[in-house]
Amino acid sequence: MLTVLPGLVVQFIVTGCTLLFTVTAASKSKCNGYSVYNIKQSIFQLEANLQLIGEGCGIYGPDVPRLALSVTYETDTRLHVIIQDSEKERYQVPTEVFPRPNFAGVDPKTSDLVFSLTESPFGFTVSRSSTGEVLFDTRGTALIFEEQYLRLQTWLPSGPNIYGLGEHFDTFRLPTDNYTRTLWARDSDGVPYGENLYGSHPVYFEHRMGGTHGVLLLNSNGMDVKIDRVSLGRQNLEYNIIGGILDLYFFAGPDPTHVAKQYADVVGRPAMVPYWSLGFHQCRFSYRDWFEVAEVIANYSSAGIPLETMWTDIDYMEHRSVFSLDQLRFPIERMREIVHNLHKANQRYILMVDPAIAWQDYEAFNKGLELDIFLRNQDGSLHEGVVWPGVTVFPDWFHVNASTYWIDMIEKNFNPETGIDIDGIWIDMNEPASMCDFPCTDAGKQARKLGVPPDPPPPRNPPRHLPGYSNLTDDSKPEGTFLKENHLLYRQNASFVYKPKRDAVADLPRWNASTPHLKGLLFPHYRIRNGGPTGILSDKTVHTDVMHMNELMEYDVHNLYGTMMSSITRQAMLRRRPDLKPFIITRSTFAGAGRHVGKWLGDNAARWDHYRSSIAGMLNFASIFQIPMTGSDVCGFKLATTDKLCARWTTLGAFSPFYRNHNHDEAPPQEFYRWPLVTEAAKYAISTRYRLLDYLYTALHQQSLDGTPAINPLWYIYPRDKSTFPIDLQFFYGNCIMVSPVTEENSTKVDFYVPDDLFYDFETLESLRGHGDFRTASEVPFNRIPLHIRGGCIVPLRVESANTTTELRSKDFELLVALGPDGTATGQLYVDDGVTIDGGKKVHLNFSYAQGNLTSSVVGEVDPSEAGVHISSVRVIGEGLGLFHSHEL
Ligand code: MIG
Repeated sequence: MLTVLPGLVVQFIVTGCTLLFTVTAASKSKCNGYSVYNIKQSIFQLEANLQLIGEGCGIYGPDVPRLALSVTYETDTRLHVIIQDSEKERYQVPTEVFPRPNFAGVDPKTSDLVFSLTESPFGFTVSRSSTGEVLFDTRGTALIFEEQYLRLQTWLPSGPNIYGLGEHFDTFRLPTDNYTRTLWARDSDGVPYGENLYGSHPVYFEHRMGGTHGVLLLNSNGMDVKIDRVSLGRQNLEYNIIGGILDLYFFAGPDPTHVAKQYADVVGRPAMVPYWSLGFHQCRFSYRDWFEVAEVIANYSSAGIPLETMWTDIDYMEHRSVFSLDQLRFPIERMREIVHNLHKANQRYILMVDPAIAWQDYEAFNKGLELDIFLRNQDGSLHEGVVWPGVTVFPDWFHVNASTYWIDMIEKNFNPETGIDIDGIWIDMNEPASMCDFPCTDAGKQARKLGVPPDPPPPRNPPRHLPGYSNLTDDSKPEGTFLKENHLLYRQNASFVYKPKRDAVADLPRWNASTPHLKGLLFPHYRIRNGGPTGILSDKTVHTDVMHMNELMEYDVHNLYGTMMSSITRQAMLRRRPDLKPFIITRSTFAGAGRHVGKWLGDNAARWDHYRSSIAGMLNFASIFQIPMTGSDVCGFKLATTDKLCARWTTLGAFSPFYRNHNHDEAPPQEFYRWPLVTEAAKYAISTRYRLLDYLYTALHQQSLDGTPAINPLWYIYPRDKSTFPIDLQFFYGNCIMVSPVTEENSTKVDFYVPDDLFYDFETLESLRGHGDFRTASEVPFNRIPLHIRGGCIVPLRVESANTTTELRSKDFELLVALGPDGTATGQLYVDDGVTIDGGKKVHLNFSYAQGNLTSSVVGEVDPSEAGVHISSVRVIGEGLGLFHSHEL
């Protein structure tokens, strides 16, 4: 057992002073941590109790006097450490949201990780057994475990390479000097740098020359993770958490791909997406009527730019109430006509749904009330927010009837017979977001002040006939299960918000002298660095003193809201089309959300720095958080884009798994066909993407099986090359194609890093021998993006692109064999039917090339040709040889 060095103790006291300068000296010195007693060991587990030393420190409230420690060697590469109250009554992430992994347990002697304990004061280390290197080290710092504040810190090597701890929009490798990562789901408009954003992923990967490891803190409470060089320049990482328990998983790696897989074993592997969802998507907030939607689809077609999926934002709803339809601007017949025409052309349609339900006399509200699934205040009244339709209420996903309600609403509204037959669904505002400023005592007043619902635009007189649409002047009668007649039109006067009489208590402040117990939930003493004008936890969201079913407090489960909505929405989509892979894109996520949904990166802007940061954003979700179906709003959501920025983003976005152009209602439209330059960029980018679509599908399939990332930062492929560690303006698409976009505003030049390896230019096939140095690509046109194939890869490509992914699937393949420095290459191709849950007829091919011979082995039940795989040509490229061998099969 290790003892604490006196030097470290001194250091802690100094640290304590700088971090807690508002606390009196007397209470500081009482933070002596815990001592260990009653240690019990079994084959793969250690259990012990911790006893508070002295009276405790009481920095942010009373200390928990006795704790329980358990350490489990779950697998050879995974160690699980739990520190909780000895009664085990405190909140922890519910297993229904985050199922814990099964394990058999292993003998610590065979484990790659070693846990060692310091008894008094309690501290521990986790080391790598093969090298003895200490990976996590809490020694010499007092554990603080109070009712509403937990603090645990680890020492780190100086200048550590730390990644993760999202959601954030900062550099992929995190800053390590006076840096705070706050986790608290928030509608973070404009994705500000340095702030907490929509989702919470309390995991980090740390990379060292001796290996990579990962640490997941399974805790859903608000927290600040501080990474800093504290006194004497010593580097640390410190968790400051306002509730829950310390539930830590350590992943041994030792290489980054292994850490990713080990993390996936715990949070779950990502859901496989349908093949078509990898096609190009067009969206915009403020398509004003069905005609504009139909027109955009037609414009794409006449511009000759492949459009796979059309989207419609909240505009289709009647006064923006979820589960309603604006019968004037988006009449049901016209919507069905759009869907029908899209489907006929092998295209798809997606609509948005928000969680907040309008406080209106309509089915979505009445049904929810009947099933009593809306969140309520402690006084029994409905908990109100303000969202697009005005005053709203919020489903409690923990309620026993919530999934029935939601599945029902989705089934009805998106049923081909009674509603709109969507192919995928987009869920937004699920942090959950509200526009109501805390304390939101009069939601109606705030709604009126904000002018929600806004006045709708007048419907347009269709200016031209669209092929495939029926008589445009026909005034058809609304039908379907949408809003009742008297709600079919927008109110002319937006200052009136319909609000039926409530039976519950009138507007009460949420807490007052008679409800002191609620105050701590609203204003915990430790204030995490929540963004926004006030930093108040409950500002513009459901209040933290609201109770969910099972007596779970919003204070604890806030960060899970988006993920619960995701899993229930997935169930709903499965109910509609039981055999088909659902396609769902969400905004808010918690660890493990990838099992249910994909995620777009939120409300960025048409700015060059946001274009650049979109790469780090994608890398976070794809290579760390296990949500590979991800991408940014291409060309930028807010602000007016330019043809040059949009063209660059169009080519970059083609190399993110989720590829969608989306923009804001106040920004000018930015469909790809609006500028000649962007049209050119889109044609090139989509055709390149489509030729590689099965390569991407294969990579995503692999990730869905075992967590191997489908998108990789350079250091995942070259973990011993220090120069790669900070790089986040280049990445690997799959693990074979290095993407090196031009990143400077209006420039045609990029200096890109080339690792010590052999590469080939994707277009010219010329070889490029890297020496771990930067090269310059000059004169890169705005409609092109530098791509290099890594030597040693066999890349399957469709011989040509197509207008839709359906058509693409009928094309032959060619194999591009890019030899590595040793003259060999390997690759894979996975093909299935692209839509059904189990993939139908599927085949997995492994290719390898050595000494002039290409071999392939087939894993799968069917012959490759039965699964639609026809390889009609092979091209072999080698160093200095260029294309030296090509033949038709
Ligand atoms: O308060 O539905 O991030 O993509 O266009 C804004 C309208 C609500 C936020 C989403 C954005 C979407 C917008 N939504």
